[in-house]
Amino acid sequence: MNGRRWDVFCRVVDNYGDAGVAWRLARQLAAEHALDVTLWLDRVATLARIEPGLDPLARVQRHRGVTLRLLDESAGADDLPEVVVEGFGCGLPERYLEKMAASAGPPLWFNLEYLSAEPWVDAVHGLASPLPRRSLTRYFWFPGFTCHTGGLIREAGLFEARDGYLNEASAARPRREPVHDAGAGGGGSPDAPGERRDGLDLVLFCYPNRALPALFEAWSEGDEAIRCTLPEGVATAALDTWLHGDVPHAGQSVTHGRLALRIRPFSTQEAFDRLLWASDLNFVRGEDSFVRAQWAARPFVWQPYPQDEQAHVLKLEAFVDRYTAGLPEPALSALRVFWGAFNAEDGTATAAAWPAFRAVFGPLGRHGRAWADRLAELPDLAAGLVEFWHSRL
Ligand code: TRH
Repeated sequence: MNGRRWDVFCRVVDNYGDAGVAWRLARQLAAEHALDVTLWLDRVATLARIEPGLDPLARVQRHRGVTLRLLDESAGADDLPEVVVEGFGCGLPERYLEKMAASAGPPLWFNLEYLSAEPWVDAVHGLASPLPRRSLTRYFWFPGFTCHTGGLIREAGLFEARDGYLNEASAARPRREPVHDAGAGGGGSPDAPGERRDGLDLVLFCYPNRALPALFEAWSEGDEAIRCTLPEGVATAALDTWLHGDVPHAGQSVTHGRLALRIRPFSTQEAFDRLLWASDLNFVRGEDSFVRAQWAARPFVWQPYPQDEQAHVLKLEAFVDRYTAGLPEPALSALRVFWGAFNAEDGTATAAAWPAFRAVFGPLGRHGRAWADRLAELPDLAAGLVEFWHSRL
């Protein structure tokens, strides 16, 4: 066994969150804990969309300090690692499991779960689950928002990088990402460097949402300029409805009234982070962009990944309860109403809830900063995993 080798496993269910979380974690474990990390991933092409330096067809490659290997059923370990992180219960290949079961000292095995603010997470985080037919045990690692959970992914120096970037940006140019951050294929800011503008910069990274056409309409008819950046492929049905089929391509913009919509090609996670940092309001979704919006410490709106039996509604309510603790009125009601309307099935109340929500960006910004600072007092997720491993050596 290689003393510092960790294997992280991930299968893409859909979208980018599974690969995105695994990639951030793998990179952080390698960079900050000097570990020899292999990420086993079944769809490298998905990750290559947000990490353009990757070869989507290679079975094995090394990139940014991590070995990336294609995960398929033939995957097996020549040499077992010290620690296995199974992402989101994705299952380990049979050959790999057999080898682990046959080993006198099998790797420490974590199952990294999905993020939830629900209170039950505190009670189950870290529990051991012995496998029924094999003498193996895995430990459930639940990301979360309290000291009884596995924490959140947060790399060292993140807040310093954020604040340094914003200070530099406000001294030198409007709060927009630089053109070279926009990813392959252009789509950078149409603004001249140094120009200062009024109005709002928004990022819209959400799932299909019925609230959008009416919200676009309200923004276009409002009394302030709104520049809304959408990653390519997001909200296309809503754009199609609102623009009567004339949907802009990646790198293009379209302006209606006070609203300018800009379609942005996908970029690296770092460039995406900078986009969130520099925005006045971030609509985010799923798991990873949701966490990054909290680290951006700006007003934001979260759309959880839609799940069967409305499980996402419980997740949404649990997070809103935690996040809004201590938030004074009228910001509290404005946030609850707007988030609720945006996440409602028909979305009809969203546009009407916008003015009250817009009016509380000041207090929401201060609250977001305090929330991020408080969360950052907890150990980050990678450090927690490493510490648990050390405690068992
Ligand atoms: O893509 P998502 O909808 O992923 C979802 C969720 O993780 C959900 O919980 C899971 O069940 C489902 O996938 C299968 O949203 P999320 O989690 O925000 O992930 C997006 C990733 O893409 C995140 O790592 C940020 C990254 N990204 C970039 O790096 N560059 C970009 O330009 C954009 C738009 C995103």
